[in-house]
Amino acid sequence: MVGQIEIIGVPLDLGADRRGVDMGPSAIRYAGLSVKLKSLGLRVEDRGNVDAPIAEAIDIELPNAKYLSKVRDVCLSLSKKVASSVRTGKVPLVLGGDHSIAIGTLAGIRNGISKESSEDFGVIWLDAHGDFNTPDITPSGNIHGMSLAFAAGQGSKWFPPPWPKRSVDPKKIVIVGARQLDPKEQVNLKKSGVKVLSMSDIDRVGMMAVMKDAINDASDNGNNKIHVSLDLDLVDPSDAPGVGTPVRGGATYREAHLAMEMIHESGLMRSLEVVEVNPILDQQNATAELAVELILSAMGKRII
Ligand SMILES: [Mn+2]
Repeated sequence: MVGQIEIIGVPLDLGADRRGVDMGPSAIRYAGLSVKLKSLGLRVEDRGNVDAPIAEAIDIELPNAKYLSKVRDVCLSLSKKVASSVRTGKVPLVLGGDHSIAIGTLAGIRNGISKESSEDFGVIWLDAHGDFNTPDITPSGNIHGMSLAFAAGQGSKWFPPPWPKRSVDPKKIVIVGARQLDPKEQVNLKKSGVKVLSMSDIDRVGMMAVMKDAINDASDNGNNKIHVSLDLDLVDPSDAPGVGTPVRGGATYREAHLAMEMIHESGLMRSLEVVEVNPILDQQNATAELAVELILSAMGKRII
């Protein structure tokens, strides 16, 4: 049974090139998130949105880490909310926004876990992309393509103390569904120890075997819990057209559900983040509705 869920919205799109994902939290709420979670018998509290500035009102500071200080401010507010949620034994459900918010979510989980406990956590990162660039190697300068590298210990130059030096051990990170990695990002992933299970792996052995592997590795064979970060671009654009950065050749609708169902069955999910829903590119809110469906599967909804 999932504990009490706390919804936290983050209407941020400064980490991405294209506007629109700032409306993601509204679209996901409009698709009935709270009511549907409650219909599963879960306790849900919506804590509203973290404040986020808009691109039109501010300047790009660094070309290789656009809007860095503003992304950092938003992530700091988010990390405090997530940490308090974790400290009080709740399950944070973070709604993006672009994927740069993961820096705040993951720091919040790390800070929320008591320093005295031996508790740790791993991450399953469901995404078409690796988000494992840094300002030194990025082709775009967009921070949503760097968030996982920052959280895995490569961000201290740009997110200095009091930010955690490393929010998550790269050996406990598994990326699932990757199909578009930048050349230097590939090198960085390989030397970091992050496991990448690509669409090619899903083609070859199926989503079930891939997720079994992912859950085992991220949880250190069941020894720690898992944070799940779902970028809706995991799913093929035919089923998820309204995302920040669509890439063809993604997971099918059923594969995505299977992944979330297996995460629930593992009993190991400690928190969930759903990002990159872009209502401007969407078709009648279909992608936000899919996001809600996938959240419900992760929280225990079953067909029978
Ligand atoms: Mn992403």
